[in-house]
Amino acid sequence: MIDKSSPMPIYYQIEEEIKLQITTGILKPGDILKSEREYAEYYQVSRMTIRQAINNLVSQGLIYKRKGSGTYVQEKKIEQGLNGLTSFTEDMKSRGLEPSNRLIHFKLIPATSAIASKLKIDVHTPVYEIKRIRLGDNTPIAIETNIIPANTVKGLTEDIIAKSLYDYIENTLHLKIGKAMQIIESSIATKAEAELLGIAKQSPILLIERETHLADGTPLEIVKSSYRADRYKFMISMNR
Ligand code: 16G
Repeated sequence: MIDKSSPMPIYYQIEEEIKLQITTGILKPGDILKSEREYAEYYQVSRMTIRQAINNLVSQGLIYKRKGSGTYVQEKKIEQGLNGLTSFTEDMKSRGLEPSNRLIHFKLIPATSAIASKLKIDVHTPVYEIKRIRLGDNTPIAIETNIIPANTVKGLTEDIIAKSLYDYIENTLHLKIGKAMQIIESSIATKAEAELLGIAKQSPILLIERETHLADGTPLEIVKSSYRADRYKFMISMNR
């Protein structure tokens, strides 16, 4: 309960109490919170005080507002280790989520000079451009665009990329995926990205670029992804 004589601001005490209800599971992901008015009555404080507590919890990513509907407890973020080179399908399965894909496009195009120099192929050599929305338990998590040399990953089809690209590369083509370089930066979802990911426009996203090579050093893919920052976080362990 809150203590009005405490030097701790009242909004902060309320914020901490709601946070505790979330972390201890009294409030569960997807639960709707009381309205501002209900909280104000319950705590006997002004709606402004409640609004401040709620807005702080929204900016911490613990709860979110849905226009005209209410405020809900956010799903837990997926924590992704950065120590191993894994596929999206593996990332979802290892967390008990069912992976799926929504294909936006699948094209065979001639490599531009920028793509050709990254993939160490001649300009105009055919490359696949694959754009997919990647989902976990039917929730959109990321938008991903892969550029893949068609002469290295032969025989790709829409059916294959509806499942797992890495599974096809390793278990059908028997190619050995070696290593990747990955860059992560923060950004804001464009209107188009927000629509595809089912989030409010200008929500925070994580932009990821990955360049992957086969074990023999052959460039395999250039990938650009936009991950929902409200559902994903990255973790790395470090030694000194
Ligand atoms: C991940 C990789 C991407 C790879 C894909 C294969 C990142 C940022 N990217 O999304 O480079 O092409 O997995 O996934 O992690 P799949 O085997 O499930 O198709």
